[in-house]
Amino acid sequence: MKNHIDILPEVEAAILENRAVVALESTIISHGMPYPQNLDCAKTCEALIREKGAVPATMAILDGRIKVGLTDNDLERLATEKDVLKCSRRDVPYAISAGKSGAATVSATMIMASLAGIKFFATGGVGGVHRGAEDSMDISADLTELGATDVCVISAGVKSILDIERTLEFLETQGVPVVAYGQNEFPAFYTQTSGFKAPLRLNTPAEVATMLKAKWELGLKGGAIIGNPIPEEYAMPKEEIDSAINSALKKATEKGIAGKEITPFLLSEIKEITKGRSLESNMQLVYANAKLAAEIAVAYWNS
Ligand code: PSU
Ligand code: MN
Repeated sequence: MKNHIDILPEVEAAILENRAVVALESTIISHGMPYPQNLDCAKTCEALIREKGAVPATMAILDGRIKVGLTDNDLERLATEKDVLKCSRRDVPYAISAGKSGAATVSATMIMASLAGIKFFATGGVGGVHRGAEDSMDISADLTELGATDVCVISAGVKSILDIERTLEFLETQGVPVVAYGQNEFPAFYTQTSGFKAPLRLNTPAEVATMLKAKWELGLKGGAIIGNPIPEEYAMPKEEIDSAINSALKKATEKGIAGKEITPFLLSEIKEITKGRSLESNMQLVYANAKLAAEIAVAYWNS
C-alpha cells in the first residue's frame, strides 16, 4: 500500500497512538470554492480541528501519490493549479498511474482515510441522488461508498440541488445510519431544515461515538452520515436559496452540463446569483462540521 501513499509523520503518529484524527476532502478546495477563499477555508478547518485536540489530515493525490495529510504548500497547489482532476472512487487509479494531481471527493477521501486507519471525516455537503435521477441515473458515488467504507462523514446535510428524499431512501438501501445532530429534520446545507425528518437524532458527540463503536464492533461495514445543521446566523433565507438553486439548475439543463461537472457548476452559479452570500454560508458550515468532527473523534478515541 505504501507504494502509493504518503502519510504525514504527525498524522501517522496520531493514528498509531489511537489519537483523534479528522480527515478533510480537497474537491471543496479545487472545485467547490474560488481562490483565495478555498485556501483560507482549508487552513481554517485544519486550525479548528487542532484547537479541539485532534490532528487534521486533508486528502488528495499529488503527482500520482496519495497524500494523507497535506503541507501548506500542497494546499496552495490544490487551491491554485488549474489541471487538478476531480477524483471520486473510479478516478483514483488513473490519477495515480498517470502521475496526475487530483482533488478527492467524499468517496475518494473515505477510501484514503480508511486505507490510513482514520475513522472520522468533515466536509461541507455529500453528493446524493440528483434531481431527475429517475432519467439521468446520476447518483453520487459518495452514497455507495458510505455503504461500503468504515468512515463517519460529518456534513451539513444534502443540498436541495439534489433530491433529498430519494437520497435518504438510497442511504437506507445502502444500510447507512443517517443522523440529524441536535434536531429532528435532516439539514439541507444552506438551511437548517429540509422538510424531511431524519431517521435518527443524536444530541452529543459521545452519543455519536458510541453508536459508531457498536456498528463497527459488530463488523457492520460502511460509514454513517451526521447531518450538522448550519449555525443559524449563517443560514440562507429559504426563498433566496431556493430561487438561486432553481435558476442554476435551469441554466445547467440549458447548457447540457452533466456528470462530474454538474456539482461544481451549480455551486459556482449559486455563488454568483447570491452575490457571494452562499460562499460565506458554505465556509461557515464547513467550520462547524470540522469542529463537531473533532469532538466526535476525541469522544470515540477517549472512550
Ligand atoms: N457539495 C458541496 N461542495 C463540494 C461537493 C459537494 O457543497 O465541493 C463535492 C464533494 O467533494 C462531493 C462531490 O463528494 O462534490 C460530489 O460530486 P458528484 O455530485 O459529482 O458526485
Ligand atoms: Mn454524478
